[in-house]
Amino acid sequence: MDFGFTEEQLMLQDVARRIARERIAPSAEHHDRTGEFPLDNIRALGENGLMGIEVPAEYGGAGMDPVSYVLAMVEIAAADAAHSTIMSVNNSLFCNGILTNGNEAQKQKYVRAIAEGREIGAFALTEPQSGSDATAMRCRAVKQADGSYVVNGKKSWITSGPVAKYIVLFAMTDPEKGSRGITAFLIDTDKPGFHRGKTEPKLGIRASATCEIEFQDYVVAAEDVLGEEGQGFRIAMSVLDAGRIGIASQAIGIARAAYEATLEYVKERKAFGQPIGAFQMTQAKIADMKCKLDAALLLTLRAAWVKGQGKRFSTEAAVAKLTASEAAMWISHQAVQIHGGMGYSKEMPLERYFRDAKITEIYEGTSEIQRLVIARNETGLR
Ligand code: COS
Repeated sequence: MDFGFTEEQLMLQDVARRIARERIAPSAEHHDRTGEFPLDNIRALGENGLMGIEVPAEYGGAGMDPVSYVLAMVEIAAADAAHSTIMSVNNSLFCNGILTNGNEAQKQKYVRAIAEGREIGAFALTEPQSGSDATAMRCRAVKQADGSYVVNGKKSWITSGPVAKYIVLFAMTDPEKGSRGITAFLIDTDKPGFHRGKTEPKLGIRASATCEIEFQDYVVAAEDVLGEEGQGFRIAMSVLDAGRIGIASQAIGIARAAYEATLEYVKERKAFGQPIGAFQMTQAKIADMKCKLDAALLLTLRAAWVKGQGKRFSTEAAVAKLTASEAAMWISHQAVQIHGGMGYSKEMPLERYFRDAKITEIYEGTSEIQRLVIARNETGLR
């Protein structure tokens, strides 16, 4: 077993760290406060290969492995979680979904612009009345005589929805068949029949734009069906497996930022004549933070490694996301507590880490769904 990284992996981590420190961290407070979408920073990430890390160079990406993706995501998320949300959707949900299920023409047409950071991608599965229970979707795509489909329906909580050029959409093509009646489509948001609805005011990751979208008699050509008709649910679930490695990495980045800030603070802040880090109650918290952070990172790297071996990684991804998101929530909570009033103040980023961490327990499968996936896969019972 080798716990080291390759030279290429470390180089990509360095690139991500440099952009995170020089461009993203200085404006993180501004983006959180205003909710302004960081388009210039996203373009810069794309120009440096970070919007299509696992995308082969022939489609405009960096051609790196899933472990590199984890390392880069952690660096970006440590500077600002909202940037890493946009990055993870472009990488895992959009590019990865098309690379693993699309044909050559689809890869050329849809992946390149996103991987190079020229355009933004999105993934539309959730609806106002269906989140975890994805098969309960109502968005309908009806096949026409010429092989095209007409789509009608609403999707909600679409990350990057307000700015996306292309979207991977899941719609019901045969409601009688349940999960086997769902099909994936590639959507160009400039075409008629596509509408953007209300944007979501959010607790955290505020610079990641989120909105409802609606399709009214939107026509999808037969060549824009992703995979086969009826394979949409399987595509969505396997794409979410990859997405969960991204969200685990994001959680680790948030947790690391909260942990590092705390480590500094406990050495400087004095109470009762000594640094608060010398008190056993603080030391216990520091030790628990460190254990949770390391465990989350190792489990996430394991999931990425299994993915890189080309094996099924659903359980490993769920274990990583569950562990990392709960670690991020716990660590950012303790970081606020240790900082006391300063942790609660907007003068320091601790309260932002705390707010940002929460979403990692919710999107791309709640913690309850991760437990369900793990337990079903372990027991074979459902
Ligand atoms: N990879 C590939 N195929 C998968 C899969 C995966 N990870 N998970 C399920 N499938 C396949 C199954 O093999 C099954 O295929 P067959 O019909 O050929 O047998 C099919 O999908 C249905 O699977 P299952 O019966 O397990 O589906 P359920 O309706 O019971 O749903 C859960 C399973 C709840 C785990 C799933 O709906 C889920 O993960 N929901 C959360 C969705 C989510 O993350 N939403 C957030 C949206 S993005 S912010």
